[in-house]
Amino acid sequence: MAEFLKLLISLSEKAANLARVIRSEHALFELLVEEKTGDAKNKRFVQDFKTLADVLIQEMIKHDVSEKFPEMKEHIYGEESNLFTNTLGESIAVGVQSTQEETAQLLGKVLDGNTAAANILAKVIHQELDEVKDEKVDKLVLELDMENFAIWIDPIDSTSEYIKGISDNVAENGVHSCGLECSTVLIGVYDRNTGLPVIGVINQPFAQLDKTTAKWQGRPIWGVCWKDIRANSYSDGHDSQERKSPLAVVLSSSEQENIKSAVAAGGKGRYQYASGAGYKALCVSDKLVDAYILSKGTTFKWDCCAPHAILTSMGGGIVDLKKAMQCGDDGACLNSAAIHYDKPDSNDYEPGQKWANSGGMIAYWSEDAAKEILKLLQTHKL
Ligand code: 2IP
Ligand code: CA
Repeated sequence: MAEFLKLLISLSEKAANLARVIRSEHALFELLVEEKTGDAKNKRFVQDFKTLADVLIQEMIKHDVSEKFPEMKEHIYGEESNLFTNTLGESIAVGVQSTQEETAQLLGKVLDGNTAAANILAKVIHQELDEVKDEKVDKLVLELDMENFAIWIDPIDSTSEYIKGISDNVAENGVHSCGLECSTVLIGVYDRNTGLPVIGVINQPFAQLDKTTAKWQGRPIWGVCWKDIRANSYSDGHDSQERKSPLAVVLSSSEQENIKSAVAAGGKGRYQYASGAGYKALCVSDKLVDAYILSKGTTFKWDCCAPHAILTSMGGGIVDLKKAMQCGDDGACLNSAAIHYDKPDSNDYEPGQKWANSGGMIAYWSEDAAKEILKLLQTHKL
């Protein structure tokens, strides 16, 4: 069943390519740039173009996975609904059609007759999947219970950085605080019986700008934590890499002051900011930092499922911060605080918050870092 993992990696590459094409093809880029949020929305159709790009990636993954694994068809979820309303008031369900021409035709209706844009998008969506060349994947023997699995997709995380489109080429400790580097494609598979992650694929479409060709190079990262299998795309040395001191943490720029002061108190730790929930979790699995702490419920299941699987594959994880704080300062019940993906955190949620990680989170690659953070936060009575 390594072919399921290969399929997800190939799909992440196709999604990353679509994200790059939308920025590089003028016929599309002009729609994207016009598509700010709020009143600046393009009058040609009601929802913004970025959402269309997200939905296309979501529908492409849904289509390609369902074709090969029909048992997954009803269990592929994403951030966006695929219903669009164009200015003629027609409500159109966006999806991959059986031929490129039919997909282009459908997109033409959503894009209000902009056939140039529709044709470019349809061409990318119907491209053959690239063969994954990764001997670590080839060596994997995965007996997966596909009929019990479901998928969370965040087609392009860090919407704001994606639309802004700058490159933050001055990384601090390897971490980009902003820029296209913070955009990620997130595909997370979880077991519907346990609610826990099984496979995670993150693709960083704008990982590296090749200065000579001025073209962006992407980067796929994957992880598997299924039964007794723990594997990921990192080099063997990476998994055995030890922690450095002091404690290093990445935060959202909107994080609360008391979290920052607790981390930095007494010089015991340092923190830096970065955009993108998916990207911050990726900085943790890259071991650029020890952890990503978030005190607010501003991320969703689709932001965390993929990095959670990758972190679990290296002995780490993602826990609900509020629950973990009840674990006492030895973090004894860390595992029971793990974020789950099969049901909402509670049944009374605000509109649009059904799948929020309402209790905040700590993403970590080593348990002792997570326990050190809990101790810090508890001594500061947070
Ligand atoms: C966002 C995105 C933002 C993040 C927010 C996520 O997802 O990852 O960057 O805020 O929590 O929900 P922050 O950058 O402060 O961490 P999306 O871009 O898909 O809406
Ligand atoms: Ca997101």
